[in-house]
Amino acid sequence: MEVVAPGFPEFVANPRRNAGFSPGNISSRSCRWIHSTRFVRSSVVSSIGARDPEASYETITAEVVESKSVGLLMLNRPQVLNALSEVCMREVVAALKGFDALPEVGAIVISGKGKAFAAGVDIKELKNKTMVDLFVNPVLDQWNQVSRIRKPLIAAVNGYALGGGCELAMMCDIILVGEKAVFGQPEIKIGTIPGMGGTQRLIREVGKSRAMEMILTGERFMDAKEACQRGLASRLIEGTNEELVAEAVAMAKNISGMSRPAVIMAKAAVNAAYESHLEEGVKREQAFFGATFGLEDRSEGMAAFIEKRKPNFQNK
Ligand code: CO8
Repeated sequence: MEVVAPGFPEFVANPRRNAGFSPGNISSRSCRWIHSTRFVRSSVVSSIGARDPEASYETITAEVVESKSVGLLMLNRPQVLNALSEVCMREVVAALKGFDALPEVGAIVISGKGKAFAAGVDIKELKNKTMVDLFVNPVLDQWNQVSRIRKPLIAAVNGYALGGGCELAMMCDIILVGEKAVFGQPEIKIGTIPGMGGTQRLIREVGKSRAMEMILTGERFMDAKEACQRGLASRLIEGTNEELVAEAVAMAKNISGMSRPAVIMAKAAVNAAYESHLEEGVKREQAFFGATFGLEDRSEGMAAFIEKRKPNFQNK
């Protein structure tokens, strides 16, 4: 049976190697670094390495909350509507990889401080780039690394999610919206096109006609209600930004209580539908489904259901 799909989690493929994951006898901070280092060495080849997610950053804040079960990343350039600069990109990717490497963290929330999620890539930085710059510097592929994070990503979007901001939200697995959420791809109005997966993902989310309308006019933005109706977002949370983020964190905490390897396999199987044709996606799903039968958590989950008790998942 072929189970090792691209991105297949190392600790599922080789659970013994991870048997020593026990933060019990060392401080959580040093534990984080051990796992971050192991993660970078063993399974990720990239130019941005995992960083201690709680290190201090210039353009984001990152912390582990809910008894360390949830990674919370806030874009933090409210004065420019969280425009996504290159420093911001490096920090986002490094913090997400850090969360991905932390064994305690089961899911991650991304949101924005102030009145926007993100109003796009920083146009003041983009303005002076040349075609050669974009080919030589793998900046576009760096953003794409967000979509390679293995743990679930929940975007809590309120205010503008435009251009790269809309694309960043769509790289996440679940989008929750506040009442002021606005999605759009206005790049055409500044003489360019979406470059972080927008042309590919938006059509899958909202259909060809609406995606074309948004991308070709750069206008006709989508509000929170329409985003939910069309399936771009899964739920509208009424109230303040803090309430929206709290709901996203609660959802992340809930997911974090599930069997970690089963969650990662479920995410990879759903994403196979995005990345491949139906037949190939179904094959990948079957492989992951079969792989869950190698998990102790699968036996425990089914036994707990039959015995009418809460499952005690060990992430094995
Ligand atoms: N880049 C840089 N600065 C921005 C951006 C941005 N994308 N968006 C807003 N700002 C800044 C403004 O310049 C302004 O700064 P300042 O006070 O210094 O003048 C501040 O944020 C507040 O913005 P506004 O005064 O414009 O606020 P309004 O409420 O009047 O308008 C809008 C809000 C409608 C969101 C407006 O700011 C706007 O149209 N922003 C640009 C939206 C846009 O075009 N986004 C797409 C950018 S291109 C992109 O994302 C490409 C992605 C793929 C390429 C990947 C390459 C790595």
